[in-house]
Amino acid sequence: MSKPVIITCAPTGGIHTPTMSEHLPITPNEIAQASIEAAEAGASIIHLHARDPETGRPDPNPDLFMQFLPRIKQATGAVMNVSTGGGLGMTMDERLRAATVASPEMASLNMGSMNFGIFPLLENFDTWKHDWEPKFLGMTRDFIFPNTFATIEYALTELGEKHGTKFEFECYDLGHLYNVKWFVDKGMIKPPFFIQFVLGILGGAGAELENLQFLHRTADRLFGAENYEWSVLGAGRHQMPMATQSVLLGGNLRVGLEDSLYIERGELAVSNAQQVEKARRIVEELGRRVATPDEARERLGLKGGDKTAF
Ligand code: KMH
Ligand code: ZN
Repeated sequence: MSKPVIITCAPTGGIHTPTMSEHLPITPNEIAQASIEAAEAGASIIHLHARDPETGRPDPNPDLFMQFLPRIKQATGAVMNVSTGGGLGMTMDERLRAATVASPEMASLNMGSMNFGIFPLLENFDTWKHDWEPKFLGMTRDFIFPNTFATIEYALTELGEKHGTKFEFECYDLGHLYNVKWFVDKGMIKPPFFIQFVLGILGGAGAELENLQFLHRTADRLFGAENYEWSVLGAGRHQMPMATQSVLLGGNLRVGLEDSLYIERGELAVSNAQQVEKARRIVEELGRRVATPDEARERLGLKGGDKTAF
């Protein structure tokens, strides 16, 4: 019997911009509301970024995170996962700040430096709500998303060792799995750990079933299937197809407006919960069930919601 499916929802992220969808949560209030609804719909983990409430620009300020983290915690049992990917162009210090202040059960950790091209989104719009949006997207033509061994080690020590925070290891390509393996061999990553395969980002592996199967097989070989949990996020139009493939292969899934603004081809999602509900229907139609937050905690070896700083 396959295990229950851990659904992660990433409600806002740092890639999409306000012009692209009026449903993208921006203010702490909107992010809290969207997260609570997503948890009620079946998400056991909420992956969080913050934005400047005026402009919608990704913002690393811990004060913003502290406006929504306690509210979500109070209203749901969900696991809070604070992004250390932040927004493209932030320093590593900025990216780690909110998680260091909040001491969450989970934080994301991107497992390799890479091209991260979101400039093709420029072609979809002629006018923008804010000046920063086209500049932000355009700069990714000549941008490397830095995640060096030194910065990964720093996050593993500062957050992992000192705060007991566990990670969503975001792996966009084969080499990233070998980077995880290097830290496993050093004893700095210990089972059970959580791998998020990120497919369909320009700069990483494409969102194709063969890639997912190969990455999954490689991870099983490197780590041993019993030592880790895995999940998939497909970017943009690949979101639900990749989620479905993961359910079929026995894995977990991530949805949310961070990864795709759509619910169907050409139809914007009106909320994060709408995507979670759809994912849940897929899970249940395919004969599995959705994991509760406590089941996720147990399988991922998390420290517990009572041990955070919010
Ligand atoms: N936006 C996703 C492609 C992070 O927050 O650490 C990757 C992500 C990065 O979730
Ligand atoms: Zn993220």
